[in-house]
Amino acid sequence: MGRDILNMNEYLPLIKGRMGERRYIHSVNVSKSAVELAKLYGADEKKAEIAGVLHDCCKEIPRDEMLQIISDGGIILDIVEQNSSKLWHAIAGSVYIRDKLGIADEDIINAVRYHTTGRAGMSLLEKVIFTADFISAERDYPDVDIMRKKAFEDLDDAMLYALQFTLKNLSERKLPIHSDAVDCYNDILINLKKKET
Ligand code: DGI
Ligand code: FE
Ligand code: FE
Repeated sequence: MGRDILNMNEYLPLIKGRMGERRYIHSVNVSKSAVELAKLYGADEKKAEIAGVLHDCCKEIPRDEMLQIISDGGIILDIVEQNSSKLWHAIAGSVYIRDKLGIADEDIINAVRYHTTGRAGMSLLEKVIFTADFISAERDYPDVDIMRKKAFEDLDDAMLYALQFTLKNLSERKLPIHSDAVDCYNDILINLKKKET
């Protein structure tokens, strides 16, 4: 880990000033869940802690600021991304931590960028952050206990469960589904089937 990574007690006040109380609690909880999962599956605990606390760092800034950060970062949104404003905070967050916070670690940057959609070929850290976001302590949805159980038994199985929920929910709401989410679903599914045989 290089000098580009600050201490947690520097990131906490930083994100606290960028979001409301609920989102701050969520961020801290995701960070804690990410460390637990990292311990269990052998990911880098420090990176999990940092990526977890920063993953939603751009969730509550105005939309035009999200778009500005994205374009300043040299990223051109595809047609689905242009029509899915919920995806912007993850992309903007990855640019923000790289260009404004000076985080150079590609794995942390990707864990933030793909925490909402997932993608094919995710690293262990990316999967840890994606899953931690679904099981953080304040989360309360009907299947959260099943999701938590799966998360601590088989990370890919938990990811599949989360993706099933998200993809079903998006199509029911007639919202665009990003190809990264579909690619992630297929990738996880095919790898799980391989593990079974
Ligand atoms: O930021 P959080 O609320 O903690 O969680 P998140 O980053 O997973 O965001 C969840 C939202 O993102 C939820 O409203 C569904 C939406 N989302 C996830 N994948 C896709 C998506 N929206 C669209 N349009 N397309 C996707 O593929
Ligand atoms: Fe998010
Ligand atoms: Fe989140």
